[in-house]
Amino acid sequence: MKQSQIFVPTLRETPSDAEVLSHQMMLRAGYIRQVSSGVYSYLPLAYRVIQKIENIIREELNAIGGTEMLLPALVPADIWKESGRYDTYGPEMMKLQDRHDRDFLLGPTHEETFTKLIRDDIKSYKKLPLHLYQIQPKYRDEKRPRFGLLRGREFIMKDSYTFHDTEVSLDEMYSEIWQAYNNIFTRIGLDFRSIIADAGAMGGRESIEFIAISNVGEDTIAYSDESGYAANIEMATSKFNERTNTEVQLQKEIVDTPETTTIEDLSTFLEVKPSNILKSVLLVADGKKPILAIVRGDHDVNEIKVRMAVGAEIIETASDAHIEDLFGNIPAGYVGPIDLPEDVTIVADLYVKNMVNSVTGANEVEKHFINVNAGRDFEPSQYTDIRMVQEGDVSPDGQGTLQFTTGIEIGHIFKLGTRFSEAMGATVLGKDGRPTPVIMGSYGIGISRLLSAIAEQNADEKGLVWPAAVAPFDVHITPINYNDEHQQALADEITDLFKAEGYEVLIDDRKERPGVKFTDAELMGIPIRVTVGKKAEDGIVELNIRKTGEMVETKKDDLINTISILMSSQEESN
Ligand code: 9G3
Repeated sequence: MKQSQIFVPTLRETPSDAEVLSHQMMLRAGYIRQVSSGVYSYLPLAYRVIQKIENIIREELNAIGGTEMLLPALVPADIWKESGRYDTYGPEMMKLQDRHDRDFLLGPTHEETFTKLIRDDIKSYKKLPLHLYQIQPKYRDEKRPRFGLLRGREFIMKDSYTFHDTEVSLDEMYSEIWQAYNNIFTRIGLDFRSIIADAGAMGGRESIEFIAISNVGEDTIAYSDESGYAANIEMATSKFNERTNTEVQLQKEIVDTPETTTIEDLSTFLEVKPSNILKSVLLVADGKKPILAIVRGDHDVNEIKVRMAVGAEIIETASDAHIEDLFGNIPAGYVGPIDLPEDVTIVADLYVKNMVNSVTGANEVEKHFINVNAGRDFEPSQYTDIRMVQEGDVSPDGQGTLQFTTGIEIGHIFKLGTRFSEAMGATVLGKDGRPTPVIMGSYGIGISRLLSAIAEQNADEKGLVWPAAVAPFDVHITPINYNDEHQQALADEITDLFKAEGYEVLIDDRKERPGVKFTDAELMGIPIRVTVGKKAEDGIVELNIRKTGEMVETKKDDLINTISILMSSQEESN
């Protein structure tokens, strides 16, 4: 391909509104342009990378029996009303009306559309299991689109849906797809982890996230420094050892504690350690049920774990008004579990079990109780893990301690069960001849987000650097002067040599100064560059490896096998 013909508008300066490396370099290297907030054009080089990624995905999913198809992005609202999700996502859902004023939406995901398809056309378990997938733009009206393709309002997703008549069949296909995702991200050359994740409102069952390690990621992962344990911070647990209490339980007393609205103030004032204070946090489940979550004073409440402990779909921090309703006008720091209004459910963290003669709010302004003992002075409805893990906690498998890192969510797979098929009446005649709801799984990969994740992990201060498997071209040929007959002859000859070997070649045939060609080449990030210059007459060229900056002079005849050695060594280093 001739560079004078393709459209790669490189920039000399970094646009001021681009905050992270991948966003800066994809703009400067002429890969993307913003059309509106969170909505981008994929220019030719970006689109070539996207197609490389898509083809790796297709190879891996087709190899395990996946079938590609394409559903509309323009979806009628009524199937989302059937599933009950039409109003769940609020302003994030892109809604519109057609000319007859009928409600439509731009699909943010396609559980409903696929479930309807199966409901209408699959009647017997004999037709199952099925693994159907599509690659399609998705629409989510993010409140804060940012970091270029990392969090957009229109983005390209591969979404798969599987349909089963038994849980065993779902488990089998789920693990096959899990393996396929590992193959895909390994082939792309990403540094990634697969971690236990929160299934959110997706039916609250098992789900696994794939995370590309990156310091710009929005996901925090807790992982063991000795075993394979890794989980999203929201789901991460640690090893808890229950201790039998030997200390004598003292008589509860109320004390004056002026101006002690924080754990630190209280700890200083009463001269007790934070680990001997019971921290009470009022939450609201599903918009109505008050929950008092209690953890040790030096721990934090994990609201996702509380949500799962009480089986709610939505959990929120109680508003001040709600606190006032239940406890009168007292600051949150004086809230405690003793003598509560009866409809408040107390959920206590496991570590509360090991606490004796603790301090807690007295539900009165400037008053606390001391020598409080759970089980004697208040009765939690349950003791369960509801704390945020901390670095240094013992891994739940007892091997090593937990460390934190951040990453970019690039994939997420869910066991949905019958959450959608029951809501929408998608049943098949089972082996027993009775109608049973189809069991489902759904599996996503953020394809456009992958561009940013790969760029974050590989780019440098000179520009983008693409792993060979997804690079827009394999080789970039930069003749210093394409008008010089020797240089043009050699450049064209090399181009044909590479093409004959199946390499995809981009040749910079523009009438630009060498410096411009080199700067652009470094921005674009094609893994191997061949410079044709003064020594063209002797058939000698200069080979540059973009990732390492290595440069080696090579005779034309040695070029192909030098490159294949370099490419294979690059594959290994990934
Ligand atoms: C919506 C809106 C935003 C959403 C969803 C629905 C996230 C929604 C979760 C999923 C689950 C899986 C198939 C591929 C893998 C992920 N944001 N999710 O359901 F209406 Cl506005 O998308 N779907």
